[in-house]
Amino acid sequence: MIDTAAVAQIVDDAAHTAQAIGQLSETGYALTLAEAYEVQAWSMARRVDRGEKIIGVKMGFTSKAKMVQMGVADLIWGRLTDAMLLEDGGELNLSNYVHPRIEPEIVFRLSKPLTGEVTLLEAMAAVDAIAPAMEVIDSRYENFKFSLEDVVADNSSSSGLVIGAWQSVPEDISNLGIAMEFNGKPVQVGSSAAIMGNPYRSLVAAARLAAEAGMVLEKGWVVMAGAATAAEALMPGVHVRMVAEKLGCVEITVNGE
Ligand code: OOG
Ligand code: MG
Repeated sequence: MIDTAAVAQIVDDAAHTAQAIGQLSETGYALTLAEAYEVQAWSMARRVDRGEKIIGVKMGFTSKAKMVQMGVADLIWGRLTDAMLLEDGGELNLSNYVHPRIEPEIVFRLSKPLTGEVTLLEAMAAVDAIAPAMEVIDSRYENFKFSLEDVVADNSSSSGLVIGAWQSVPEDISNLGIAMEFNGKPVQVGSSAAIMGNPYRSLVAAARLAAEAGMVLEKGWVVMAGAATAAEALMPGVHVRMVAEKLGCVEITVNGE
């Protein structure tokens, strides 16, 4: 039996101090997927003990582009806290991260709780606003390499989140153009259709996975649908902007030169 709380301390320390560690799967911790989620729960509980507040969940590997980039093919999820929030138009400090990457996201805000097997219509009815967003992912593993269990234990790489202005829910979000620019130049271009054919399907999956973990997606929480495109490595001084059709834009500048 693996002591998942002890392993959680290893990943939490790595995240807290922005120091890379070896992959758990290669350093003697052969976690099952269930144990990996237990490690995630323990490590995020440590953050809550330090005063952070859970504000929602993120979904991962909901698009082919992401699965191909990272070589992992299963849906994963992680927890979001208020300490991960970055200000729209603000600055990102590279020294808080190991080797951060950024990716375009769509975020839902829930007006009612959601859990278990829900239909697409029930998921849609639980959303009162949608915003363009970007996620800063920062694997705590050396070289950004991991197995499915490793990445789940590491809160599915989630490190930062910048959310644009909340929008009333457009009628159809199944095929919205998305672009992410570095210093005004498009570096990733895609469509919300890349997210399981329709980002609401990611919310349906989030409700199911939450229930499997004995959790409810709470009213007021945000649910990040997963990137529609591959992620890009952040560099000093770069201005990153993401624009989504019907949703508007969100931006952040990396400190340094
Ligand atoms: C894992 C997180 C995946 C997404 O949007 O697909 C993810 C990673 O790529 O490190 O956040
Ligand atoms: Mg993501």
